[in-house]
Amino acid sequence: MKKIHVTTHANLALIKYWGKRNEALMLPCTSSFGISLTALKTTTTMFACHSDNDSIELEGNNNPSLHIPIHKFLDETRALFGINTAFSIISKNHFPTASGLASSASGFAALALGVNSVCRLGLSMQEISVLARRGSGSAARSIHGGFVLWHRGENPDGYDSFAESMFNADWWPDLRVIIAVTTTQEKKISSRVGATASKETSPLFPAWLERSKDRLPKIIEAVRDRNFHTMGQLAEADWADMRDVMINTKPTLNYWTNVSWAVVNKIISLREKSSLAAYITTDAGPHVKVLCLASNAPRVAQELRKIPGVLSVLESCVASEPIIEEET
Ligand code: 2P0
Repeated sequence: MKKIHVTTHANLALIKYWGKRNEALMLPCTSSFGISLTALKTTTTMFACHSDNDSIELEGNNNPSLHIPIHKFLDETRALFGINTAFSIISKNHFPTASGLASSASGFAALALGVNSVCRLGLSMQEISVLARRGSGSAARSIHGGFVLWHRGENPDGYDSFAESMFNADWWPDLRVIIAVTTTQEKKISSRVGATASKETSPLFPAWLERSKDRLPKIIEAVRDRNFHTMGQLAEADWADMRDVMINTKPTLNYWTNVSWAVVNKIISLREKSSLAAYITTDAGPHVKVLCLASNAPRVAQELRKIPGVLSVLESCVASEPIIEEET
């Protein structure tokens, strides 16, 4: 029996994905752009097995509710490619799961890469990205390392909504993301439910779509030029817009805690008072991610560690491509 080990990383959006134009196919309203992070690693082992049912073990958090979307993804994948076997899967996130650190992105990216290898499907990276997207939208980006663009796409079938690598991890070795981990709890409202509610009820949603579209080519250019300030300002502006969309959702989406805001305020204050070059982004959870350069990383990490309620601080570089190993 061929066993495959896959290592993937969660991909932090600098231009966000929030809201779908097709819920069933997980087609996004916007294109998004992100970086895969070394600190947010998922390792997955899978093989085909002679059984009627899939076996799923999520090390560290085996909450049965997390198995439901995985079973759905495997069933859809079997139907799409005419696969007849069940799978045995053991996956471990080396960071808190389902609390807004994009665990679904790295998890489903690993499953898409793994199924392709186990079943020798011979899919292109574009096709693997489309498949990963069916598990969780942001997983479309996590099949790559480096700096990744996920195209919104136009076609109703979704085959043009895939992610591609724009720059590899070595493009910007000095770039760092410092993550303030503020909880180990799972979030109460999933991204899936929250994003749909935002699209349907937030009056700010249409304006954010337009601004996001405008920012996308600018941030890619900023990364191409390794222009840290422009990249940071664009990323922080897109986060602020997404945050306002969330807050203006009915009922309001509040993914943050007092600790999150303490981190945000600290970084803004350091930037204003001591010209610290650091920018903020968050996702659908209370953790705060700070973009900075390697020279400022120790100071940012030290400041974050001093804030009461910050549980841990993870220092991250841009991750390389996923690793797929076959055990013989
Ligand atoms: C992102 N997030 O671009 C954005 C920013 C959260 C905020 O992708 O419904 O777990 O499975 O497609 O991918 C989180 O959403 O949602 C997410 P589904 P997903 O990284």
